[in-house]
Amino acid sequence: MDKRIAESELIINSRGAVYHLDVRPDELAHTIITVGDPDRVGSVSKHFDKIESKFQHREFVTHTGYIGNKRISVVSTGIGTDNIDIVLNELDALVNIDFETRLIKPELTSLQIIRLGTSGALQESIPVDSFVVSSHGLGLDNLMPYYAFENTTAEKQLLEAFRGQVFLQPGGANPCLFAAAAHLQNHFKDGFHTGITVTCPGFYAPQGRVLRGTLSNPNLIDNLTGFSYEEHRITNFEMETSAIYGMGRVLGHHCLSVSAIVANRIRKEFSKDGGAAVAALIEKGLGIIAGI
Ligand code: R1P
Ligand code: URA
Repeated sequence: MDKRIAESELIINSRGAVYHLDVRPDELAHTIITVGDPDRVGSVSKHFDKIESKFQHREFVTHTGYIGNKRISVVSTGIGTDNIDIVLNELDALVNIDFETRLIKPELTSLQIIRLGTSGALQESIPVDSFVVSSHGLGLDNLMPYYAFENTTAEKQLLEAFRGQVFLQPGGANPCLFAAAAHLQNHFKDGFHTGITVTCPGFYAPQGRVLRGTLSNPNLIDNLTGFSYEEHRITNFEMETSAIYGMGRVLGHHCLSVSAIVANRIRKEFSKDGGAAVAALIEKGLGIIAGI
């Protein structure tokens, strides 16, 4: 059987770079920070001691550089799990597929991928401007059912409890759940809340927000806030984490998602300076990541 990956499946541009990211294999570090907002890439790389390269194609901005001896790439994903499908597959291809032969390399590389994002809290006790590390990503979008993956027994039990407690309208989401990379999570303890992060396929109705559209499931937020299983609680909502954790599982990468809380949906508050909260998360996060 021909194991060569065809030109239509892995698209490499005239620069020898992968299609959407426009990054070549030698231009990517093995520790990667993902951010949603393309403008946030510079807010991270301005802390680098040296910047090696900068690329931009569509919403995907990539800066690679160093903090001390630690080589780090920061990549913007834009919003949503559909973009995570693109970014995680292309990051993986950059390290695990030989761009000359188009064959999967015999020795695979596991990347460390850490999301520094923003999020809305689902517990009254998690204030705006605080930080949450996602013990699990629980997807209410529909990316991961397209992939074959394995869940651990603990993940299956937690997902089962979720299905039992949280009503999802028929024909809606087919929830999936993945744990964070434990060895990365261990570095993010002091000064972080920890809990399950729910990943939604939208910002408004999929996160229970009403402007002019009417919700099909008005109890979603109450249901999520009230969920509990053993020591696990749902802490927050956002739009990428479950796909990062899920694609990390499928492709063999170590992933962690950390968020600055810019909204508290229970208290109905929004940060007075979300930019400052994100800047503080970047500084704290980089201090930890540089030492991992
Ligand atoms: C929505 O405003 C966006 O903010 C959050 C959500 O996940 C979504 O991408 O993360 P980022 O600030 O990292 O983009
Ligand atoms: N990002 C989200 O997806 N939701 C929020 O409430 C805040 C940031």
